[in-house]
Amino acid sequence: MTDTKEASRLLYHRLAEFADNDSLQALQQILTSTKDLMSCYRCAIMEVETKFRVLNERFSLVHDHNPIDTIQSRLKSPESIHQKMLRKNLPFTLEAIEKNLSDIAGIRIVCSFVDDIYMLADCLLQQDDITLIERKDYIKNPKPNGYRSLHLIVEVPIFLQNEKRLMKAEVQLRTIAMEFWANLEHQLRYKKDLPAEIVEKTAERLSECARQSAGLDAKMQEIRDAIEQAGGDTAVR
Ligand code: 0O2
Repeated sequence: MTDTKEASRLLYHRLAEFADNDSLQALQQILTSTKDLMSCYRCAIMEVETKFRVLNERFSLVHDHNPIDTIQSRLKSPESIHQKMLRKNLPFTLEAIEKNLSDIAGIRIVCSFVDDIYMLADCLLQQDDITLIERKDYIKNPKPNGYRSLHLIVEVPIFLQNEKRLMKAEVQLRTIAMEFWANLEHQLRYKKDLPAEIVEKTAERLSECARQSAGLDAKMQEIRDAIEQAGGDTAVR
């Protein structure tokens, strides 16, 4: 399968067969600027990921406690960016994308316990190079379908050869149970052409699963709190 670089090279050469020089230059310019912007978002992902890796390392050293189970990152796909811009009725230009979309750089932090989510969010937001743009607490206020996670839209500086740029990134913090539910819900949501009653029943059942997963998180947290109060070691290894 060809990668994005190869695909743009092929596209450029196909266009060169019938487009005039000015149009080709304009296209080349757009491709270069797009690559530049996407590279900056990749750098933002690296910066934020590193911050969480450092926090995990320090907590394991100082408290013998690893708050993070996994870290996943993704750059939003061009199709997904395009769909979101259409949905928001915005022009598909680089300026509009950078100004209006905050989730092109996405970092997901999966924790074992709910308390660790809030502790990590606080630690990140205390750092003096991080600016909080928006906080959506879908743990305290789950979405109507049952979706839970803490979302932080932050601005983080990236340091390039000759400049510093402020980039937006979306950090999603969730427990293993929230991650399990969201992944399955995402898969099931895209099953097409189902009868209406099945769709309705599925939504109800997913919502019930979300309630059960919230109950499980609460119980696990209680168990950990009880062990800690009794002076035990609850480090996740
Ligand atoms: P992907 O594939 O992760 O990129 P806004 O960004 O504020 O204009 P939006 O996008 O509704 O509006 O923001 P919100 O509600 O904070 O959700 C952003 C992301 O959270 C989604 O990204 C999903 O990753 C996740 N999410 C939100 N709601 C749900 C849900 O009901 N189920 C699941 N499984 N995930 C959810 P994208 O862009 O949809 O997709």
